[in-house]
Amino acid sequence: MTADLFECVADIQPSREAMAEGAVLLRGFARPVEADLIAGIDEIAAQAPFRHMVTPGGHRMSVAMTNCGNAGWVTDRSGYRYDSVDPESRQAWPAMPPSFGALAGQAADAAGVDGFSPDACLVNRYQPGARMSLHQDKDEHDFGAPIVSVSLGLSAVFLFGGPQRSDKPRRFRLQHGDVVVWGGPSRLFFHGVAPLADGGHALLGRQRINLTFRKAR
Ligand code: MD3
Ligand code: FE
Repeated sequence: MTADLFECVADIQPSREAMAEGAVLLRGFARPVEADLIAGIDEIAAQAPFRHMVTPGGHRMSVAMTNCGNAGWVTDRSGYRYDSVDPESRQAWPAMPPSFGALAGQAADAAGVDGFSPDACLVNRYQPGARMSLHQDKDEHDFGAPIVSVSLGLSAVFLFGGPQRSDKPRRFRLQHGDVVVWGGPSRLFFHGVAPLADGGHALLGRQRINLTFRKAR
């Protein structure tokens, strides 16, 4: 009886886990809006298709990317940057769907960050085998603003290092609906994603989609 009551109370507590100083994991936070997010991703990809960009060093990324919002992250032989237009179409990136901005703001609030208003959303698509090597996100102007990430579809092993490239990464499994708010010192920590294992997800099939909301400018 008492145990049941405690279980009920635990069920209505939003799950909030600290992964590092300033990094807050909200497990399943996006699940109530998963259908809106997937519909939004389909609309974005219809206007600005997923593509494999090339790094300044000439490597084709295994992750396919697109963007929405006022600024989009791009890479080519000339470097990494935020651009207000899609270099493939020379059109503005699709607008950020209202449900995307609302979710990012609510997640930041839940993590104790006030007034987060992203102007950029990078959409990453991982198919089996795709990976992201260890890197820092340093192309934004204000490192005081957090990055909010949303994982959808197949789960992935996220590699979370520290402020130095040589810091040994810890491994976290990020699952469908998980949201992480990366602020404070963790904002500049090295991170990456291990090669995606094959599988099938009920809503997204053989892929993982990750949204990262950023204040680029
Ligand atoms: C920690 N994306 O797009 S999301 C990226 O799963 C990126 O697609 C990964 O790294 C992905 O740049 C990881 C989690 C994430 C995003 C940004 C961070 C973790 C972060 C910025 C600073 C520290
Ligand atoms: Fe990153």
